[in-house]
Amino acid sequence: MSRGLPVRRGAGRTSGSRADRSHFRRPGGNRGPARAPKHGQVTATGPSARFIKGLYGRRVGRLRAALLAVPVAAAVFAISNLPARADVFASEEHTFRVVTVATGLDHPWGLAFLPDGRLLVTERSGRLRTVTEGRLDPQPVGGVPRVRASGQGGLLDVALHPDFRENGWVYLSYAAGQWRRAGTEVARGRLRGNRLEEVEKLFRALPKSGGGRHFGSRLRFAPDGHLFVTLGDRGERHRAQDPGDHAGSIVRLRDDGTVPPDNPFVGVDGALPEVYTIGNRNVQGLAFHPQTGALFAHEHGPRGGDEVNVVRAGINYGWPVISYGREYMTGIPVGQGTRREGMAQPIHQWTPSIAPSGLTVYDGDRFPRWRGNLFAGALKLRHLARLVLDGERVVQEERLIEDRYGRIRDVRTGPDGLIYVLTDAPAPYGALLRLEPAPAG
Ligand SMILES: [Ca+2]
Repeated sequence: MSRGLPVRRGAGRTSGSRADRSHFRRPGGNRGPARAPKHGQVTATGPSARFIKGLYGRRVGRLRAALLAVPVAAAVFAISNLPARADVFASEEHTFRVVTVATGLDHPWGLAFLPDGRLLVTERSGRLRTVTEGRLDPQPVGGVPRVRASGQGGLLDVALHPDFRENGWVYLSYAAGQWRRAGTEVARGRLRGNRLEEVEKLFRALPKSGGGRHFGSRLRFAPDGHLFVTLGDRGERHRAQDPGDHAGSIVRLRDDGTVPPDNPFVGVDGALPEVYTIGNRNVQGLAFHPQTGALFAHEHGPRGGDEVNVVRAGINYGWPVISYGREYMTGIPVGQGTRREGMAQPIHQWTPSIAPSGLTVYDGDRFPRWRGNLFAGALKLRHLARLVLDGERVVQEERLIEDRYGRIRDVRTGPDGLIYVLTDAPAPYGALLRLEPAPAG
């Protein structure tokens, strides 16, 4: 696996005003939130600390500034996360601009491209939205199952059946259940007009449990029509090593939710037949390579040790026995080292954690030198990671749009060959962005 790979930061701006930065230095001026800057290059902590120093003068120390920044950060977050209309960025391989397709979303989580040109976007709070030619339909899609929107749970991913044109099936993953009895579920319904009909539940991650952490969950259809569903360990790490527990695994289903007979744990005593891999902490990115068919996943580490893995049947990815991460409180390494016989090594790891979410293997024709690259969103470190592959090795990494648009929740290759990104922000600031080629300037 690649470690210590130099990360290149190629997201320099080539155009766009910097004047808005002064907004944060002169908070006492006439500018209110109504005249918020258009750019989103400001992080919640850095600029709010500057904001506070502007408010209270130089005598405010770093610590006090940081403490004071907490409440102010929320207010600054609200305005600083407004994305740019069209910022242009230079990068190693392509110059591109970022266009805001739609705003007004509430923690958007996943998206799918309908054949009629509309987009479906999930909001974690439980609504499924449509975006038509850049306009967010105020009326959510009806018929969506009731979700448990709490902590990291809620309405998560959306995927279309490979034969969607014929059957209209839309698949959703979401957290469901009651207090102390919640878990990830998958349902599908046929999209008719602005409503899901014939909704049926296909999968429930068992056993259900309390807490609002680590639900996964991405949905991807394999080229052969099987549905892969990523899950999380629900914050109970030992569950990831138990093939008799769905938590901490990736599962593989047929399109109707039944178990494929060639799943690796079918017929194994004490194992659940849906399970395809074990030892996964919390997988929020999954993508097939369009040329090789390889399945890539990334997962959140604890403190450090976010991983990219190649997904294969019956493999144990090691969590929590082996990890490159550390305990949040003590900083002690998690588990029993980083390698063990019978447990797979990641092909790439991020320490410190970037908190990855969303994954695509770019295969469009608008950015020819990005073809075959992995793109992952970063929540915590707020960028789009571009990973260059040599077969199943990561040989180069570049950070794009770093600290410019806030937390990145999802990234997809559109049918138009452009790259679509969702930002993780509360309404009305959650945004759908699009990367488009721009002439180098
Ligand atoms: Ca691992």
